[in-house]
Amino acid sequence: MRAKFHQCDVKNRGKIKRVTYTVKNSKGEAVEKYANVYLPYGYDGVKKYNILYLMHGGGGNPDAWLDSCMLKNMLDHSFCDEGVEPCIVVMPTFYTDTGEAGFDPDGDGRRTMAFQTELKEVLIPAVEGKYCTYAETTDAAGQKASRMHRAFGGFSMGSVTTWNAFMENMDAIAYFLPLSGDCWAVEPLGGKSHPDETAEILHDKALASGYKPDEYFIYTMTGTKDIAFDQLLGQVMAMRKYPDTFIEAGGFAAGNFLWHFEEEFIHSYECVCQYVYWALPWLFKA
Ligand code: FER
Repeated sequence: MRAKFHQCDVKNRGKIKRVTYTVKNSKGEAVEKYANVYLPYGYDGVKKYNILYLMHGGGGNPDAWLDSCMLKNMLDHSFCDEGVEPCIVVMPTFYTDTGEAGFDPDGDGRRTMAFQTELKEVLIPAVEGKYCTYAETTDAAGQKASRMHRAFGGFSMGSVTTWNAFMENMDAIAYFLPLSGDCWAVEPLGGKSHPDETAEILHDKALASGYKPDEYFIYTMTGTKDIAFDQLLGQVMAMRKYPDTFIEAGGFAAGNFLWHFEEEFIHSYECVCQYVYWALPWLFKA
């Protein structure tokens, strides 16, 4: 594993752009939303890039990753100074109605699931229709053909969103980074209250997807002082009972399931920024 990231000056900087798109709110009214898009240094609109979607935690918005930790500096440093293959990084939100933001477990559980439709039908087409990724087309067929070049990760409720993406959007995504949050397929915090049922659902979803274990990858992380630690620990231990779908072999070359629990790390963007730093070299490599 790479050493810890510390903020530092960088030679070259990527740019943050904003993509807007329209969705329906809960009343059926059209509302405009935005996502922040990090374009790596050297992006020229010709070369194709891998793409990582990163979701904020409960109560957050598309700016949360950028103003709560050194994510941009970390990306610039990784791509420009450390030779990690650059990718586009998209920071959207699962909130749609104004006034929704504010942590609300049951509501956010539903919103992170409803977001799965928005992701494939609206967000991916809006972002990848504009910026140069491996998607030749942004429809379902184009997303499927380019899924090995697409990752989804998130912090806390963004991690819940990521497990939902694993269950609902495997056809568009091959790499998953659920950070400091468990899968709520059974109920909120179900990784702790129902670890075996949660793992069984993920196992069944993986099998039902039709993809082989060398076609989907999970790297999940949290800290031993994180409020989500018990939930994720319970879930990961239960997932280990399914080595047919979740193969631990020390990396993505031979396996598809990596987890890391960092001593003393807490439930914060600074900690999950560190996890993204550790995950970047593993993405898009299989
Ligand atoms: C967890 C998963 C998600 C958890 C908390 C969350 C307490 C979300 C919290 C937030 O977004 O505020 O396992 O453990």
